[in-house]
Amino acid sequence: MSDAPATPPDAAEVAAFRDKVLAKLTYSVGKDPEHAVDHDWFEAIALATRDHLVDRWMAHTRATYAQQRKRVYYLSLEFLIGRLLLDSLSNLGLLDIARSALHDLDVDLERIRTLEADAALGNGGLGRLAACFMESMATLGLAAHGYGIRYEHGLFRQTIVDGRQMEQTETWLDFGNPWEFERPETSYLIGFGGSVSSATNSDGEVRQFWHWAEGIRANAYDTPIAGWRGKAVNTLRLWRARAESDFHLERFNAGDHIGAVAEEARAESISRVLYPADSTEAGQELRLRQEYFFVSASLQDLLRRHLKQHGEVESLPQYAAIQLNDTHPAIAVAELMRLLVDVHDLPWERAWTTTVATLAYTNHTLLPEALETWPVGLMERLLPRHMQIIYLINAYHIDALRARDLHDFDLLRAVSLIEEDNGRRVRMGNLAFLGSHSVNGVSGLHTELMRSTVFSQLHALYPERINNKTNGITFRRWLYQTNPALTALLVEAAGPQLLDDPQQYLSAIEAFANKASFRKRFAAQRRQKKLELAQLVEERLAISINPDALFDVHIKRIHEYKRQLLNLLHTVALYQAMRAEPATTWVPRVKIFAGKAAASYHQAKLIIKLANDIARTINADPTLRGQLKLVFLPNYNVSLAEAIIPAADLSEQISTAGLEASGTSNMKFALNGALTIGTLDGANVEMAERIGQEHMFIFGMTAAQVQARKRADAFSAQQSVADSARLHEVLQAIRNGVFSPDEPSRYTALVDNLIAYDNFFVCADFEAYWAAQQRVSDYWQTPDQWWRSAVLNTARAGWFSSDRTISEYAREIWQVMD
Ligand code: 26V
Repeated sequence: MSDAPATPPDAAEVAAFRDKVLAKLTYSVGKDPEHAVDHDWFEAIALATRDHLVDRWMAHTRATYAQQRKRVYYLSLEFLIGRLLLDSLSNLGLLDIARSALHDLDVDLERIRTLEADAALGNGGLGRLAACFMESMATLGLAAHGYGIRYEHGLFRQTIVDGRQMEQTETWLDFGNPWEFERPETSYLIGFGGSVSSATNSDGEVRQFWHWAEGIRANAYDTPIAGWRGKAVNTLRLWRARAESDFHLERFNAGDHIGAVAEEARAESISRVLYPADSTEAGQELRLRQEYFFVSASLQDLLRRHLKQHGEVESLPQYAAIQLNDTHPAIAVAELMRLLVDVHDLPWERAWTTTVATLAYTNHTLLPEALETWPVGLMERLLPRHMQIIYLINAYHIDALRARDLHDFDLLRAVSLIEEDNGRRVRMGNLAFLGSHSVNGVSGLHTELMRSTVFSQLHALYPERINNKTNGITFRRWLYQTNPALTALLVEAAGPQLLDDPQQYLSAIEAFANKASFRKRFAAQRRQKKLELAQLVEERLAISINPDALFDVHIKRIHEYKRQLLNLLHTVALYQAMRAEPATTWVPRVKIFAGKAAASYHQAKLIIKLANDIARTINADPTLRGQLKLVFLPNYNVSLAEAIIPAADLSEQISTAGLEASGTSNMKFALNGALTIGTLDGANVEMAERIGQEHMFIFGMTAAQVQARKRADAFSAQQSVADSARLHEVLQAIRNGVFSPDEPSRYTALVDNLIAYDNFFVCADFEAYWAAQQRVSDYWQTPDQWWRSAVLNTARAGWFSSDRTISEYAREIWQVMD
């Protein structure tokens, strides 16, 4: 962020900000400027910025009440926010003012801003999407609340020791969190366990009473989220679990100090740590406790707000839209029914109509291992009343089907809320589907696959329910903040209105793609970012990389379906080709990887080790003359993504077709002018439609071909290996320990498995990928064409703004926009 503002900021505003920072430093942080360390300054600046947020926050909240506006509630177990200082300053229009003010105080904002800990309250795409959505909802001026958990520990910190991933506890709250407001007065009791009794009242109606055995407190913490130009400031409300104090005190007074403390620890464990797997480890009790805890607190909170304003519950769908981010909050269907029927006395039918009209569900994955189901026994023990409600929903549902003369056993079995095959389990996907008026996928292809695979039978029964909302990203963070110099160049070309409506004005950049002078400046800006990244790589890994090489980037969670392994096979093939022809001049490449593997995901961790083994071998090989390097940057997070994406030339989006629901980093790269090498999967399909296939490198099997091959069960890679001498040689080298001389058999099983099964079509797609990478190298050698395509990627990325996505949700699902 080194470019100078076009007009210097107003001197009075600069002085006011400076005084505010000094006052915060003195009276809130309690430090003398003479003795303040960098972190004290960070805190003082954040608190000063927060004051500006609060004024607009209150104004927006007051207006929402006064105008009786419908509110949107976004329920998500993950919000992957990253840092907030730049976001807030930039959206409030305070960035230049703050920079000047701090300059006067001899404090460097660039250095200070890196002291903020990333709020890593999410695993990957789903959590980051929730954060982009919060920003876009504020930008569009919606009255929206995010609800989630205030995890004490976010996603684990990754270190690489001897090429292997090690996990360390993440501690973002160690130095406090200047953005949040604790709300001790906003607290709800959440019950667990116990039993249900029924009683008949004087009107002869049977009522159910849940006598829970354990009560846990949910305490609210609010973080204001500012939209662009501070138009609206919304609330992200995160719940922290605390032991119920009376309960705890009773035991303490009775002399059971140890028991009381253990009770407290058990209660607080609910908000202790984010579940760090994004597909496995489902089905654990603590996870279900987390889900119910935050759903119950959020629903009680929003019902209280609704009742205070409207006096009765049945008008809820008129004034509230609740979006469920995946099935993680799907227990909301049963909890809302419980609150309406048991607590607010609504008859079942009317409660059901109200529930369905209020809730909507977004699906984010079709991977079978990530679809949540809970053992009936666990549900009965932890949430007995909810289990009854689920049975009742299921019974009404099946009755309704029979009434429509649908008796087919396979159909009834497929659409049931209870899976009977491997121990009885509750299917949260089906529960969310039935309890919602809208069920959406996150890209065109993914939505089609929802209709034709996992939800095919439910779709046939409710053909209007499934709809598509292709994901998007917030340009404020992923362009303006991460790439201010590129932003300045775009604004210079298309005018300042670009900042307010990039969706419309980015396309004006198209005309500049044919201008050599513009392409030159675009490329020069990229080179600057590559230099900065090269410096970061040097600092963190002591590896020197050539800023003029092609930066080929693959950053995301490590998963077999995302096929980092395919990229590694290509790296080895390139290495072998270079060694075979040492005199040839090759296109210099740097392969850049980053990503975390779930701690229990053995295969993913082995892929990390392989990447590091290959890196060690090729980075030290003098015959390559630096033409090929591989770097694995540890601890991938939002801040690292912000440093890498603007420096990328090539974006790797190479998942097995049909398995990546959308992808969102694909959009961030394109917006910043990187070219994509990718399969026709997720949102890549729509990117190819809008950007043009000729400005991307599309390769490989389609989702339909993958499905056909799976049906034909021709899984083995033997034919692929027999057909490709190149692939054969790569696999043999890895298998025989060329990259693992210290343990030659380290990858034997990995390679043997790949050849025997090739579950993710890595071998099947290898030759097509190699050919696409050849096209990349050829294209790179005609820089005029490359940079023309790069500019067009930026110019045509406008549709992938999360403002577009959110306006579709707002109009078509939530009914909060015209
Ligand atoms: C599942 C589970 C299972 C239990 C343990 C914890 C846990 C955490 C997350 C998940 C679901 C992960 C689904 C997900 O992240 N999907 C991604 O969503 C992105 C936003 O829509 C999309 O771009 C990615 O393609 C998709 O993989």
